[in-house]
Amino acid sequence: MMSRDTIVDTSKLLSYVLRHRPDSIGLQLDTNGWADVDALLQRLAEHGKPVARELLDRVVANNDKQRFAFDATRTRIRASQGHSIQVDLALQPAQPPDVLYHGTASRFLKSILASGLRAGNRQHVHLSGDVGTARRVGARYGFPVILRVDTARMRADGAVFYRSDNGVWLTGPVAPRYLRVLDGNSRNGD
Ligand code: HQG
Repeated sequence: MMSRDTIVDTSKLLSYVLRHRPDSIGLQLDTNGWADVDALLQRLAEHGKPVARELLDRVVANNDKQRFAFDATRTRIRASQGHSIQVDLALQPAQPPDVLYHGTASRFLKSILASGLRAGNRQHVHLSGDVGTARRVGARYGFPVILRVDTARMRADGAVFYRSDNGVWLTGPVAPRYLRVLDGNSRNGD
């Protein structure tokens, strides 16, 4: 039986391997972050974490955030965003809406307002298109606070944006002058 837990656990395992530590199971990703599906399943099994192809297909198809994608031939798989390892997702620059949102935890706010948003371990700063998504992202780390990001002004100043295959906006560091705490943490725009 494929319980929800099995799907979530498998999604977490794939995130770990495909975004951060392919080496933990002796897997090679190509420069664009793709892994051969057969090699992935074989290495997982060799490392005591067998995943059936059917389960993998389910996780890719049903993942709540479409975190993973097969290539057109369905012989390769990659994470659509969130990498800490160097990969070139080969995304084309895209024009974001004039405002995007970043959800964070209240305890990070002081530092963010002082030094801006940094990518940290990841390759990009991640921004959300709506407040509800940003709140869920921020709630992963504590009490969520939403920052409004003036992407129109960032673009005017030369910043480049990308949209991952699963709809997450990606960019470089965001200076404090482009950030504003959303008033009263209101639910407007949810
Ligand atoms: C914070 C999830 C202090 C930043 C999400 C965040 C996303 C600072 C944390 C994706 C800072 C980094 C990425 C500064 C940033 N001082 N704290 N100067 N600049 N931060 O997980 O954006 O579910 O690396 O606010 O949905 O939270 O995994 O980034 O709280 O799309 O698919 O440092 O991960 O996707 O945390 O999340 P993260 P994130 P998945």
